[in-house]
Amino acid sequence: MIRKRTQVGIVGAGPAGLVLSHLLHLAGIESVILEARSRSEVESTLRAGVLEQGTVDLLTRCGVGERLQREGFVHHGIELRFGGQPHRIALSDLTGGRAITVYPQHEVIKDLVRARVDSGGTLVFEARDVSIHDYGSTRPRIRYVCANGDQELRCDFIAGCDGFHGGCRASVPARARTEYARHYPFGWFGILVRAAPYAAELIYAHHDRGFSLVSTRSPEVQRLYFQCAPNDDTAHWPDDRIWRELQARLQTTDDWRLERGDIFQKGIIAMRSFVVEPMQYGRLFLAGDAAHIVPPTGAKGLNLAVADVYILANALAEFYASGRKEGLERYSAAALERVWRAEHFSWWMTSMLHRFEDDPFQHRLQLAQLNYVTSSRAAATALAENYVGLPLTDGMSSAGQSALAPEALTTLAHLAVSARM
Ligand code: FAS
Ligand code: PHB
Repeated sequence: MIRKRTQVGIVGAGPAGLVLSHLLHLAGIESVILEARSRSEVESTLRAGVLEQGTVDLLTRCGVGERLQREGFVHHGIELRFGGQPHRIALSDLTGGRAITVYPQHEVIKDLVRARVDSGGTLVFEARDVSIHDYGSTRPRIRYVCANGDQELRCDFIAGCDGFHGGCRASVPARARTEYARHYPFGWFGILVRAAPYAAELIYAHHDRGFSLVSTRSPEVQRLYFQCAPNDDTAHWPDDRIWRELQARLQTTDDWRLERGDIFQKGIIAMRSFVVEPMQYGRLFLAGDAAHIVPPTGAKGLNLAVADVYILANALAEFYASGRKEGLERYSAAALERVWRAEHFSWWMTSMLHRFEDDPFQHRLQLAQLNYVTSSRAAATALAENYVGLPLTDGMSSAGQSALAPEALTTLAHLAVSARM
């Protein structure tokens, strides 16, 4: 059935759009997701690998964490490797037990799509030529084309969750938005390998030849990255060259060996920092990559998308339950607090760990920072609390400061109950 009317029209079925739709469902609020790609494409897009503690807690508390809890890998530390030496950052010891979970983004997407379909959600895949209209009024509309021809969806609000290359951000008049961007003189070359795990925890390696990262996907598949030229090409990297380069960058004084495996996926990821302000315009609300991008060194992108929509869902639930608009009016300011904290942390991790050509001063600063963060508890704690993720805030308190744990989901449930009264 083609829906003509809903409460919240959501553009994009990535983490931002799907988590928002699920949270709204919990609050008794209807939404429709319009997604340009097919379900199988969305569910097979290789992206992030690391979930913050707050993301795991939220997904678990809102009923989509069962497989994540069963198949995810909880990590209580990471290794910083430099000067041929390993240095462990004891994430959980330094943050009162908080940790990260390694669970691929495309698995999160599968869990969320399943949850939305099972609860009767409306997800329109392969929606083409999506355009948004009248979002400066109280009667916004979304137009799109699907197999049944031209469609129009009338809604109360539009959530632009269509990623960095989507059209929602560009729909905000240029005079009404400010864009902040930083480009980096390198990219990441990512590979998927059929091999056993190379280490118990993630390895972030600083080396004169460039950055590398050892991550994992499962007991049989490993995820590795190494810094490459921004315009590099996978054709320049036959398997043998990849293994020799990774071994050189990960070499330790006690001769740590990287066992070769079957590389079955190669890809190059661009590196940028980006924020648009404000993240809202009239009844259009931007969330996730549609509003901001971070270099993946801090493992923040997906987690920021979830944090945005947790604030937005609470604000929408408050509006529908009580008619109050303060949460909606404060959405952008509340979300941007965490966005800029994550932007800084991701820039800081990237600046500390990557090779910057012909910049010996930067190299010395990096070694000073690495030595400090691996010898000072205070410095290590600062890294750890940013890496595992600061507690989620629902943006509801007046100052927007209260860091409420996902127990604030009761806020959504409470508001939903009052809305039904
Ligand atoms: P997404 O881009 O995930 O989703 C947007 C959705 O909108 C897509 O499904 C798209 O098809 C759809 N869409 C776009 N335009 C549309 C239109 N006009 N109409 C309808 N639908 C439209 N983050 C990490 O934390 N760790 C990582 O290791 C990491 N690795 C990454 C690797 C790569 C190659 C990339 C590109 C990103 C990576 N990220 C990583 C960041 C990534 O995970 C994003 O932060 C995350 O997907 C953000 O989710 P969304 O905001 O939902 O955007
Ligand atoms: C990943 O496993 O894809 C991954 C892990 C940590 C990062 C970035 C990517 O910082």
